[in-house]
Amino acid sequence: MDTLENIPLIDLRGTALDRRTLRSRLPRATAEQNAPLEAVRPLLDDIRDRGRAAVADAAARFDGATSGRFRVPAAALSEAVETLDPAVRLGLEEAIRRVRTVSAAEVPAPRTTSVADGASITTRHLPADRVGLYVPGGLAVYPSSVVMNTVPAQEAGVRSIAIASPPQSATGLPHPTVLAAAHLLGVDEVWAIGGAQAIGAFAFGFADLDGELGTEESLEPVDIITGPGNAYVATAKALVREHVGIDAVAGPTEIIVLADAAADPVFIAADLISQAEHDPLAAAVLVTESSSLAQAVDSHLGARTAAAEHSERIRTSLAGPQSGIVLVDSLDAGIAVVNAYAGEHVELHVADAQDVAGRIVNGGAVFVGAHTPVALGDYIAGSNHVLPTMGTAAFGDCLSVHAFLRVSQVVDYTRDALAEVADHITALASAERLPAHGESISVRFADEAREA
Ligand code: HSO
Ligand code: ZN
Repeated sequence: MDTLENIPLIDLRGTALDRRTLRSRLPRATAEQNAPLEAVRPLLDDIRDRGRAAVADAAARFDGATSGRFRVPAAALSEAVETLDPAVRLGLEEAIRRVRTVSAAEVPAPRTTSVADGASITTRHLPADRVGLYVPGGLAVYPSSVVMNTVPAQEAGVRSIAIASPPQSATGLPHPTVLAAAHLLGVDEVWAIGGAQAIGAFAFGFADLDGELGTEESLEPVDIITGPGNAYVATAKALVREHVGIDAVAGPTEIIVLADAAADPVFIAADLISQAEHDPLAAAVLVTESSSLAQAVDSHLGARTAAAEHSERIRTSLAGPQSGIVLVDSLDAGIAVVNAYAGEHVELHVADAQDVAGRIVNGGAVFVGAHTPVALGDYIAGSNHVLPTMGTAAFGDCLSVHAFLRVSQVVDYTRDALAEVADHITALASAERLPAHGESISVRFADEAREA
């Protein structure tokens, strides 16, 4: 077998799998996504300098929005819930419940550690005060992303949450399902702003139409911005990170499946296609020792793609250099490949999938066994679907309450506890040629020295 019909074949059998080989041979997007810096930087500068007027200009230019109003009225939010398909509402409510249960359990309790008599350190996790969540428009509609971004922020204890999403041309408002999700979550501050201008608005804020701050139509700057978006949004997030915290800069969706000969090729083809459906640049990868499984998956990919609603997008994604079926010699080699790839989503269709999951150390989210597909996690598993992409799972986090929490320590020593380490501090301070540091300690014991 030299090639497959619907997806590139990468034969790593008989190849030594050192890091460099893996990095060069694994399927990855070739061309770096061109960051539209030249367009985004002046736009952000303009929003910082001119506020609302600059956002309005960009909205007119990029979204054809000319009303000059951006705040979604409260009535539009409640109306969106009233007109929401009841089945979608039930799905959203169940998703919210499960993600909330997991998020609530993730919040660490403050921990006080005694290091000596009268000397304690308390480590606390403090929520950000105000956050902005971006929900993209584009090829699909993402009420599920409203849930995935909002719930962890709420459970972290964030006081103030704003959502921005692009206006639709017919209504001038974000998609009604996005509005309904926001309302079900209890978020009432929603902005009909899309793209890089939404990120700029979150970072710098703007006054209302009368130049007033602190009113309904004014936007307060946020401390943290999260949420995925297109190349403009991603570039804007990267540029504002001097001013605000951001979650990872997300790339197109990825799925990597590790499967053995006993795996079901229909499930695997369906799961690869489920993520290819997002984007022509999405990556779908299968790693297996079984060339018969590889062939079976390839033929199911062909048949299912032809019948799919978004067949063009899927075909492009599967045929791209970022996708492929990787043949390896053994399960161990397959695990090495999966870890080297560090994919956003890892599915395990192997015997003892639970044990193998323990050996997957790089993966945004790991889905164990034939009945835990990525689409489960995309919507309702309780895990988060905002995950590190493009190999950043080797160092990046999935979105969770931790994205909205800062670690801060409270230091508390009594006089005796300070006295016990005073000489150490003086010695270290003089070694660093910072004698005033040492004197700030000794001054506290000057009376004692005088008395003695
Ligand atoms: N798979 C996407 C999330 C998503 N899927 C939203 C459907 N809706 C990135 O993890
Ligand atoms: Zn998805």
